[in-house]
Amino acid sequence: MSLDMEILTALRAAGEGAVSGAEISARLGVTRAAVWSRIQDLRELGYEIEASPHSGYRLLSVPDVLHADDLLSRLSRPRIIGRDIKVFRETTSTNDVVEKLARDDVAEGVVVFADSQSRGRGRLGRKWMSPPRKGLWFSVLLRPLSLMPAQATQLTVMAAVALRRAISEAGLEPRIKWPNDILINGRKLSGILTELRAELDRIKYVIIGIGVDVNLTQSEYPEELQDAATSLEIELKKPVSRPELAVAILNELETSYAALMAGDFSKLASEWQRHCSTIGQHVTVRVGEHSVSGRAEALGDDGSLLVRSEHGHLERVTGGDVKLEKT
Ligand code: BT5
Repeated sequence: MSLDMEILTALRAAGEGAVSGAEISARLGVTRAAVWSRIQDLRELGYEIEASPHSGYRLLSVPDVLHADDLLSRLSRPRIIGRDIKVFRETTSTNDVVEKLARDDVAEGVVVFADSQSRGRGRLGRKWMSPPRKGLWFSVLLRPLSLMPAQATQLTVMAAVALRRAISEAGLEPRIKWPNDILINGRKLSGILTELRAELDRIKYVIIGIGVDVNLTQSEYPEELQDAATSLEIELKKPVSRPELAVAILNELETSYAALMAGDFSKLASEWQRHCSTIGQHVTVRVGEHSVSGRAEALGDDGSLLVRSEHGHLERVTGGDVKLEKT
């Protein structure tokens, strides 16, 4: 554990109360001057920490910054998702950073956040707009060795269930659009990009990239997204703390990933279906050059979408873009 993480853990454990410099320094085995100097650095980052000569240090407020040690100090352990956390001010794409870690044999569960991405991406080479400090742009490394490559879509379903739960804790009712969107009032709030490296019969690793629009205002969206996208700030009419939301999402991911690895995909799938705006609708799904039209009936056991075509065949669709048809 780093010093910042230990200090923040001690301050949080004291709750409304204070913790003395002597106690922290004794607990961490460093001098009181070293504790003081770390407290000064945390203050510079925006942490409001009261220092009283009598009672000690008290944490008054936390800024809207993503600080790896702070996020780590808020997560219970042992855990997989968020076992380790890295935060970049700017990167090309957090999926690329995690890909490098994966190739270096880093264990699963590491999470990489960036305040902004210069080349944030969606599926099929589409762009993902990731302006500085306006959202959560992050990726998680997973090594789900018990899943076959064809079941990788289950991970997108797992992530969508977790994201929906965390967002609804903020008091909203998000809907899931197959395969990877979280919508509020029909507008996209969040997207998931699942990338995997596999051999024919074995997944080597999976990178789940998640983008959530947190504090964007309407005018900060480009023309083409004005009607199609929304943020938590727009929906709740107040700014939302990114670190708090990040912790909520990582906790939900931990729970749903554990459920998936325990063989409980069917439970995740039924929760997914309850909150899905695609099931029961007439849809056209474009998969590359092809498209399949019909009624979206259910989620397949591999995470695919089961579409009943006009001819009555049940088609299993993996990947692709769904367009809801007016009936
Ligand atoms: C997605 O793709 O929805 C997956 C987005 C994943 C983004 C995360 S951020 C962290 C990690 N690192 C990355 O580089 N990516 C992941 P797709 O279904 O293809 O949707 C892309 C479309 O969403 C674009 O073509 C736009 O229409 C729209 N879009 C782009 N930026 C948006 C934003 N910030 N909010 C809402 N919609 C957006």
